[in-house]
Amino acid sequence: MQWLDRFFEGRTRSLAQRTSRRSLLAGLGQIVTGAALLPLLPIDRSQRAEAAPPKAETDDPTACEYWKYCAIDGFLCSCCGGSSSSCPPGTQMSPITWIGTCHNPADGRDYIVSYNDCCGKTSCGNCNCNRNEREKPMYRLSLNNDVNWCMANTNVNYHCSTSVVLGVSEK
Ligand code: ABN
Repeated sequence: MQWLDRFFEGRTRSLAQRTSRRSLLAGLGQIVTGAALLPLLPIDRSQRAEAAPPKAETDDPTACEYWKYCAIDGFLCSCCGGSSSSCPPGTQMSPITWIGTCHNPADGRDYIVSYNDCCGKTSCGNCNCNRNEREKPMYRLSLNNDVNWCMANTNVNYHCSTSVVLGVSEK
């Protein structure tokens, strides 16, 4: 095995002659920093999201899968003392909102839905529901559901979200 020792000794010595301690440390530092930053790189998980099977629609307005909630983001008012389209007592409906379109599997039609928030009390905390069909990024504010629509109310505290049908979407 002496030849192996001699081989590695030779390689190590020649490397040491060609490399300064400072550049070796700099190289090691780059490797360590690169390895530490790897988990911070963005990862495309869209494939996984698309692969997840959609949960079955339901007639239950306290369930996130209810058809009218296809683009709601917040606590369902139907779990907070209100209904799917009305605010709980002691809260006020936001006059501004965002509008989406949901498909009703019961009659096969598309409906225009307004997602008004209910305001004036602290967050309800029940039945959090975040669905994003046809929602657009934040730079198109009126088509984004990740917004506190209580911002124009006297009391801007967000409590829960409703889903009010405005009409049928005609093709
Ligand atoms: N539209 C519901 C909501 C309220 C506050 C913050 C994000 C989303």
